[in-house]
Amino acid sequence: MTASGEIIAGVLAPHPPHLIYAENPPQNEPRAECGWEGLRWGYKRLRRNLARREKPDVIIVHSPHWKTTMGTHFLGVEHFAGLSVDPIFPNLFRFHYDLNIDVALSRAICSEASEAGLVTKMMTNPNFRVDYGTIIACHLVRPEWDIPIVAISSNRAYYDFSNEVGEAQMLALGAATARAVERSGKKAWLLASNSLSHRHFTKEPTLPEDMSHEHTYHHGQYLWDMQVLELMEQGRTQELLDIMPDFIEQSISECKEGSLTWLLGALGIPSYPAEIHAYGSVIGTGNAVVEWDPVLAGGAA
Ligand code: 2X7
Ligand code: FE2
Repeated sequence: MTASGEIIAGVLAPHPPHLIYAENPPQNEPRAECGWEGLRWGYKRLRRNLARREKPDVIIVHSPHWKTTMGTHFLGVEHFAGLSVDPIFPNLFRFHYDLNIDVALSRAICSEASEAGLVTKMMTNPNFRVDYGTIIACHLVRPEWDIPIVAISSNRAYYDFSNEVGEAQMLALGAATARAVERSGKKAWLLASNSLSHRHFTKEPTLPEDMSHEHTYHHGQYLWDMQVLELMEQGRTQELLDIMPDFIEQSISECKEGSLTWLLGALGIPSYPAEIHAYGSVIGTGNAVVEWDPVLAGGAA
């Protein structure tokens, strides 16, 4: 394969287990009547948009719920199957997964990142249980599960050092990801599997999908999310990165796990507009389905 790999789509693909619960896919045990339609319709629009373009060779996902203490890890086994149960919502998410990993590309990103000075490791335990942030983002973007994935962990840099250190590491990881994709000759979708504002309720309604209980947690959280989305929609990504440390602190954002900044780094800090497919609240957290099409930049990211 010649080295002309490209990122052909970048997606902010949040992973509330409620969305899988409400979709009722055959892999998930619990059954729902309805719920969170705004976000689920947004994912449907995204899937339609992506289906109009070429099919990628690989989906690369950075997940907040594969938490590694020392550095960034990459799944390094060809195939994983098992039952993933959400630790907080076992009533909503008991998902039988069966997925394939692009181990060659995982290794290539791992080495690029390591050469850039980041601490990295391949995860080679065949009995490892894949986290729900990886599974849910991949399922909502590509429910067919017919494309191999690369799964990347979130590390502790934001917590052990500072938001600024975490951000610098994720931008470097994103750039390393883009270099490895380019050298691989493969076409890739990149998914940042995180919510935006992340204050959430501490009590669940008796019927989880009773939408009369669902609402934004706090107006200040909502204002933060709207500011972030406006910057994405206007292609003002550097400004978004400039305010990211404050956004993380003041909205308790799940961006503290680094997924979104990794994506923006991989896309080369895009100055073209993102498309917002949906925004909605899940147990009070702010979630948006957002797509970056690098063709709008006039070529590959
Ligand atoms: O992990 C999550 C999340 N990020 C947002 C909402 C609800 C549950 O789980
Ligand atoms: Fe989460």
